Amino acid sequence: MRRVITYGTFDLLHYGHINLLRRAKEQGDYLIVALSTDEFNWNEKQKKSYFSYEDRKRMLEAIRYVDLVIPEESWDQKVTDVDKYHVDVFVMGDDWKGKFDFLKDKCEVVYLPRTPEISTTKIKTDLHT
Ligand code: C2G
Repeated sequence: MRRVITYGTFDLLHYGHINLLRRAKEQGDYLIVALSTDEFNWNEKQKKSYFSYEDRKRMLEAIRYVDLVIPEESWDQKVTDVDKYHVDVFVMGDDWKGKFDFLKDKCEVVYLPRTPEISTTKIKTDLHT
């Protein structure tokens, strides 16, 4: 069984996230999503997610491509996650291209093209108009 992992906040879930998760799952048979906790979002990304970790987790678990959701609590957990979950493929959108190449000696590293035109920031901006 080829195991895939990806990381993110997935707040205000939209079709760009779904496109990423679908293609990530296509890389293997089992997809783990490491979901940024509220604390990690605030302390490390200076972003406050609209939905709580629990609600974002519940939404991700309802997606057919997702097999397991685990918390992302630190930037450094990727190396241990790859070992702990026997990951074969690490996947991220290409806005992160190159940033996680240090994982290449442990697993395949795949950067997928982002879905253009959609982002949580755009949704928030458009809803204010
Ligand atoms: N994404 C995408 N297309 C979009 C928007 C997002 O393909 N239009 C992808 C991102 O590239 C990322 C995933 O969807 O791979 C989740 O996006 P975010 O929730 O914005 O993730 P981010 O805040 O970049 O957190 O340790 C890694 C971080 O946790 C990634």
